[in-house]
Amino acid sequence: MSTKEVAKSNEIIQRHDWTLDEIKELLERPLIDLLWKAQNVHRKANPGYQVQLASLLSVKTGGCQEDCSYCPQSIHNSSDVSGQPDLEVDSVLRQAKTAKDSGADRFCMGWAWREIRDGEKFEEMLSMIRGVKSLGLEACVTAGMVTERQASRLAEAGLTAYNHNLDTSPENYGEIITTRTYQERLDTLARIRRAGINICCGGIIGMGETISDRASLLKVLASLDPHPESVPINSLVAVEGTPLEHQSKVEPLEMVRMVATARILMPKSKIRLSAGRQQLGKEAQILCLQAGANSIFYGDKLLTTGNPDIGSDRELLSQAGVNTKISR
Ligand code: SAM
Ligand code: DTB
Ligand code: SF4
Repeated sequence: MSTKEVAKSNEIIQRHDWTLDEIKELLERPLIDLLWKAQNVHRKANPGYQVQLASLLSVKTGGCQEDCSYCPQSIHNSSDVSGQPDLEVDSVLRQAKTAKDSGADRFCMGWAWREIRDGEKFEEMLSMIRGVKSLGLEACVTAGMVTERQASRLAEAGLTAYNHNLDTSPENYGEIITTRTYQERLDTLARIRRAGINICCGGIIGMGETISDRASLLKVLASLDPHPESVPINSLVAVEGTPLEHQSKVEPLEMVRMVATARILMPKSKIRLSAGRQQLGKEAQILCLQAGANSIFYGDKLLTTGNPDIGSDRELLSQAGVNTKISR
């Protein structure tokens, strides 16, 4: 091959025009072929198999007005976990420091809000972002919808990324949430993007959706230009007291397929293996890391539900042979 040809073969093409049929074909491809394609993209776009460790903390837990049918924090669900006091700035920063000392690169903070409201709580959020950044960590917030002005204040505070998921396909969305629209979510994402903050946006599988729904969600994500810098792929944690409590478990290889396809569609994004890892098993998680996942939530709690403990994750990452801040 000439130097020009080698350069071309290493070029990473980022497309925003994937069709539904192309995405479905990938999701349904014989697993061995899907994995081969995903690994090629992954290795080229992310040489060194660097995996980002993101720790998660719920600052405001439960009592949320939205009716997301998967969520234990909604007042519409009998699982509502409200009653815990909101965390204060000092306590959040202490926990961020502990996460950093355990090897985390990124600290994500969650508020069970429909939207951010101006006032004392928002000012506290800004102080938390500044504090997390001054520890040398990336800061991510998830707190519902934002206005243009709030997005620029978050940017001024140094926020690295804002997490706002689309959760499912536009077609299936009405089955899952009725209190806000898909378009409202896209509008929030556009405001975040305009403020210069990275977008963290993904979804959940295992909520009764079809393969076409999964393809359609991935199509919306991949059509965002630029692609979201991070894409969390969650599998439903079926929490008692939510309308989805009896959903059957996601077959682990379905998660592998979703991760692999997301990697192919969005070569440079951080594909984050998110909720549901406790049900996945070690081998399926390693397949996900091989197929394209290059971030995990790290620490024994997500927002309200469990996550593998740090010790077992360290073992998993070392067995997989990927690189993290811990191994550097
Ligand atoms: N209230 C904010 C919002 O909805 O944007 C932020 C917090 S919300 C809990 C963040 C995301 O967590 C949701 O969009 C959803 O994708 C995910 N999530 C919540 N409960 C889940 C569950 N039981 N299983 C899997 N993912 C879940
Ligand atoms: C995301 O996509 N998954 C994380 C994070 N973004 C905020 C949250 C998962 C929550 C799982 C259910 C719980 O622990 O409450
Ligand atoms: Fe509220 Fe977010 Fe839970 Fe929906 S997912 S009920 S918006 S906390």
